[in-house]
Amino acid sequence: MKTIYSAIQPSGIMTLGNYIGAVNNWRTMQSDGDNKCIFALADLHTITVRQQPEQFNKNCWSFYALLLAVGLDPKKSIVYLQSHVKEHCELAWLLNCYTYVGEMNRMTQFKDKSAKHADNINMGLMDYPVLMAADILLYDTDLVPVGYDQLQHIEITRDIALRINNIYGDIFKVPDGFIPKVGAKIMSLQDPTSKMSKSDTNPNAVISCLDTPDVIMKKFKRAVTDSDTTIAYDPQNKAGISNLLGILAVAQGKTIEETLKDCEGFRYGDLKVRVGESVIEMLRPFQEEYNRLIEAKDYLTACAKEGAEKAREIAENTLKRFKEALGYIL
Ligand code: ATP
Ligand code: LTN
Repeated sequence: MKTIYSAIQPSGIMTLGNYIGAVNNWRTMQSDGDNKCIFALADLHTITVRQQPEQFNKNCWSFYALLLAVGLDPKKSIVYLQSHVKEHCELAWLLNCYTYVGEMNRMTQFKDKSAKHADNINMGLMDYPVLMAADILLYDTDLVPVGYDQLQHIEITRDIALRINNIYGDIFKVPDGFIPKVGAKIMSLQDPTSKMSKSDTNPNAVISCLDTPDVIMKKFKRAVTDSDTTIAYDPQNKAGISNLLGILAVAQGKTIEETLKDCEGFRYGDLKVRVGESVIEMLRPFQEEYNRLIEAKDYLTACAKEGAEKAREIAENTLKRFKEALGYIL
């Protein structure tokens, strides 16, 4: 049995990138009976960037409902909020003492976010990867499904775990990252050389999983492509078209090769409409379920509580193991 762990921040909107690159794969992994799956809302990570409390609270509810709407089943998987399990903060502190400032300084996301939020380069932003390492290591995780942008954080998690194991013996399971074959990096519709990101300020660049069909179609029709006319999968030279083909492949549940065959004879305009239609169809049941769940606050609360209890049980044990090895009186 493999333990799968991943998390998403309840910030901004859930994008098509998050859906394809992350949460939809989580659902697939959940359906493999050999996996023990644990998924979190990384709400402690979110305040590394200043949040407005009312909006943040709304986002937490919304993202929790989104996770269930995707098909994460609280009976099969543990689906919880990071802030409900205090062990995350405690382990993060302990791991901090085994992590070097130089390592954190080199993290790409830290550099990017520091540039973006130059007026608020707080310690949490710098410490973000250590809290993420705590998330992962608390659950004896084997695999961490994430998009490309998070691989560096998985690497540092492995480094920290190995460092501690070298000193104290076998304390932590050393996890591996898991990148989906297609869709690990969905690109912006307006600048296909950069990733589709929750925090993009241009709404046309990003599909929200909750966009209406009209809006989705409009955004795809406006997607930036190139001045050529051939439909080919070549992310280096034809970033825009390749991005659309990647999205279409996932939305139809096909390979890139099969998708290219389907699109024979298409002009760019035809491809955009086909992608739009497929994404609308892919998201329809999910949006319906979301609309139902977001009204069911009692149900969401009960699921989150149950999830936190199950998570805490595992987290407590791991933390105890480490504290014992460190010499703490328990
Ligand atoms: P931000 O705008 O703050 O960078 P984000 O859009 O990257 O946020 P996260 O909450 O950081 O969203 O990411 C959640 C998960 O979604 C991660 O596993 C991440 O790798 C994945 N992910 C995010 N954007 C994409 C994308 N464009 N393509 C594929 N996967 C993505
Ligand atoms: N930093 C991640 C979210 C995250 C995460 C985790 C992902 C927080 N803790 C543990 C995997 C495992 C992001 O996607 N931005």
